[in-house]
Amino acid sequence: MSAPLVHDPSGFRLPDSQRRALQWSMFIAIVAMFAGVAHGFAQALSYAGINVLQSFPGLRSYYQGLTVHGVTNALVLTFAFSNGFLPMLTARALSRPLNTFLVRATFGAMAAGVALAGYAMLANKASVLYTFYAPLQAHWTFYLGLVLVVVSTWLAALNMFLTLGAWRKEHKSERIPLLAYISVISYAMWFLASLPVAVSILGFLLPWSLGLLERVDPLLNRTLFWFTAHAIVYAWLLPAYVSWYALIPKQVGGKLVSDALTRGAFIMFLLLSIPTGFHHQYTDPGISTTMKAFHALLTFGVFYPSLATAFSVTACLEMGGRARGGRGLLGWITRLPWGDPSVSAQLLAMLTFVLGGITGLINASYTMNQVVHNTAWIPGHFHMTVGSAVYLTIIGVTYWAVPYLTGKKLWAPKLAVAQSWIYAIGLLIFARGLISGGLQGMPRRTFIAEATYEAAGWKLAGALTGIGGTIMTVGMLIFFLIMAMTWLTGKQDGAPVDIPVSESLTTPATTGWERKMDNIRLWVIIAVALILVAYGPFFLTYSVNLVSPGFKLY
Ligand code: HAS
Ligand code: CU
Repeated sequence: MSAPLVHDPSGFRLPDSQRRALQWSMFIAIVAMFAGVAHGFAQALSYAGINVLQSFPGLRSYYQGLTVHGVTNALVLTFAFSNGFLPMLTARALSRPLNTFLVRATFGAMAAGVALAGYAMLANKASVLYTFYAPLQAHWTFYLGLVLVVVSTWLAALNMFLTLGAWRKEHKSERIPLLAYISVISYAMWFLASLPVAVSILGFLLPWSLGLLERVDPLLNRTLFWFTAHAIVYAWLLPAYVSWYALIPKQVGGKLVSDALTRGAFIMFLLLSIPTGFHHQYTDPGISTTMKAFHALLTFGVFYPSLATAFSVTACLEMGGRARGGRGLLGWITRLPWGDPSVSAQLLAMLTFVLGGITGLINASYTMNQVVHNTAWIPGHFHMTVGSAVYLTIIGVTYWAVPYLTGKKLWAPKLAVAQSWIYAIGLLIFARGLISGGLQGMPRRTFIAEATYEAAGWKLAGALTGIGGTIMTVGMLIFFLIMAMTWLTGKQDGAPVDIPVSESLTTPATTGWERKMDNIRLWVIIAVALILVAYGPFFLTYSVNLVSPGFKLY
């Protein structure tokens, strides 16, 4: 790590009880990551024709492993991390403590949720994949566990809203500090987005799994799922963007480029992340083509704030690189602090995310989607988004946040730099395999190692997937080693004592239209209106068909 970071200038220090609870939240995230990585390795090898499932004690099917992989990585790791990260940043930005009861309750709900869903998955009572599409039916503990995971995010959001509300009472005429603003907007968006899946689970799937409801409507639940689950990908991404916008500039010696642009990008995510879910359902019957086209259009809309982010973040990196002596058109890139593991992991996150963004645009294109839908291309896409931008940013943040929360120095920082490179290189090989296999019709969610059919071209694609996945696994094992050693043997000195909060080139305007950006309630109302336009026609004209009993196939 670079030199220890300075104290919060206001003298604020997060209370120890809250630090401890946030530390446990990070701990759950890393344990989830471990379970996810182990099963990811088996999935990758399956594409290469190698079956290692029997080496996992207690694992009964490919789909059991794939469910564990998806749920732990996508639903537990991401939210366990954000539940700690975003409130911690809000507290720091506002220089005031959080509500200790809510910090603990957030952790408690997450831990109970993970225990319940974990039991269901490990007992092979919930091999329904992370999308849990009906009519595949899981044990009630799986659904209840997921509800508790969502409740934990609501508690974290409530904690941030209350902390911000209390701050605003005392600072009526001031602009909300940027870091608090973007952290709160991220979870405000997620709170809105999470309501449809809550309706799906509490209204249908949970009573159905308990036998209180005999049949469910698969299309209705699928639609409620994607209503939430397109936006969920931005709930995973936005904490990474918070780090790229507001923390990384400080870490590379640059400044955040524009306060207003940053707030504007987050407002666009609040407005456009949710009314786009039909782009996962282009091939579903029962949804009008007009509405699918409308969601396609808005998907191109939500692409825009990510483009703006790409330019803005690159500009701040360039500023940092030049301040460190970088010359010429690209000389600043090599001058960035690549030797700081927190920075290198996040720079690699950004670089790999460029490919994730491009593949996303292809998915979103209505007709091209027909070529890639349900093929290995899709996991190719999402490993270059959630598996890179989000994963590597979580890793990068962890490299300063675990020392910050525990007071212990990061173990083997040079190895940590190598770790992120190994993972990123593995990821690119792995995703290249999936993407090319997908273009040749290789299906996703299929146990290729035991498939009785194959097509020319799948061999190379599968081999690359297996090789890349193995390299990623090695990278992650090094990460777990570094974390375990930091926690267990880390020395109590040299750890950063403050969060790396960046300065902005432009200070927030105190007069004029920009002040309206801080009216979060107004933006939430506009977001709800857009959601009604995008989803209203479907729900108003849809007649519910409770037709399907539950199936337990694996
Ligand atoms: Fe996606 C499917 C469209 C982004 C995750 N996506 C998925 C699935 C997942 C997922 C998990 O329209 C599969 C779901 C399933 O199981 O079925 N996605 C998009 C689009 C974007 C996008 C248009 N996806 C994400 C993100 C995810 C994610 C982010 C997780 C975090 N996706 C789709 C569609 C489908 C889909 C369809 C359905 C496909 C189907 O048929 O099933 C965009 O929003 C992406 C915008 C991104 C960019 C890149 C910006 C780059 C930045 C980095 C800049 C830094 C630099 C570094 C340049 C525009 C910000 C400089 C550094 C130096 C060192 C110089
Ligand atoms: Cu999506």
